[in-house]
Amino acid sequence: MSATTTLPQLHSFGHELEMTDDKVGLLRDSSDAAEDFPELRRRVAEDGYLYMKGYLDRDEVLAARASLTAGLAAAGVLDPAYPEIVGACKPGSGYVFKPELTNNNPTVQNLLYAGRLPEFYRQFYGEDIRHYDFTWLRAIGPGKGTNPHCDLPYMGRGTHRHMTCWLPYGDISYELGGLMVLEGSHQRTDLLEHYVYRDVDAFCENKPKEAEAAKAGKWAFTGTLSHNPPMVRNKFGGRWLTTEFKAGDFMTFGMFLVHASLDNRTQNLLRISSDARYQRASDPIDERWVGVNPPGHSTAGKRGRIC
Ligand SMILES: O=C(O)CCC(=O)C(=O)O
Ligand SMILES: [Fe+2]
Repeated sequence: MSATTTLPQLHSFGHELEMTDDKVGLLRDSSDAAEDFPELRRRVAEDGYLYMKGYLDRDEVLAARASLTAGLAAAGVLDPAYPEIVGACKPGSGYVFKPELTNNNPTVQNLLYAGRLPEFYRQFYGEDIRHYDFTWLRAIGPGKGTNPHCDLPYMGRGTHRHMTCWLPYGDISYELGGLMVLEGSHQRTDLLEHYVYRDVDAFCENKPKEAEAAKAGKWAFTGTLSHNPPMVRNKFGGRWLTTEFKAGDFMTFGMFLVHASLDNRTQNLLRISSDARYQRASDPIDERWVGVNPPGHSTAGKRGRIC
């Protein structure tokens, strides 16, 4: 059976995806090769990503979910008419970005940085690893998901060989909307070279308007590749690949793979996920994401140069 006969109409960033077999499809599950790291490395080179279905302990992931929904409740994001664990939001909650929920949160910290995941990366890289101290935590309410981008513009001041780990805290239906990746896009350096090496926190010191904006913490370049997922696909070729994720799954991919997410088309449910980064310990690291209170994209993270 073709993928499109099993897939409902999908939406991303307010656009309907074109649902023909050459434009949309399912992620390849690499859990069959979970112990075979040479094969996993080969698949990352070829596919640009690994989708590791059921690799993590589901109960541990759901315990982490409970800690996050408790944090979201305390932050006033949840609708008190529902049990916290449901993750039902108050109307109009939109795209909630709450990295602080992962700080001082041992269930999330242990899941991401102490158990099977760091061991996975250690074996994948074949040497000691380190991770960013900063964890991106997203609780996405009904509405648009994330627009198409590569991660490098946000984290390219150290190595370019690090990887993102995207992890859902709960099951994610097509309606709730998980991650999608653009097949083969990591190999389209011809189309990416003028986009992917730009740093979102760099600015031209000698352009007064840019310098002023940067010093006020604003972005001259947001890192977005496009606001139109079907159009990006038509330009790059390949298919938008996604799936219905389950608690216990994770996705990993490199800095050059174009990705986005499906829109959240539920009435009131939050899609909760995190993205974390892992790299070889011996590689240089982007200082914006290191330390107890990393500078990130704040004014402290801006870097001026003469253009
Ligand atoms: O969760 C999302 O919507 C976006 C995730 C993402 O961009 C990432 O993991 O790098
Ligand atoms: Fe990303």
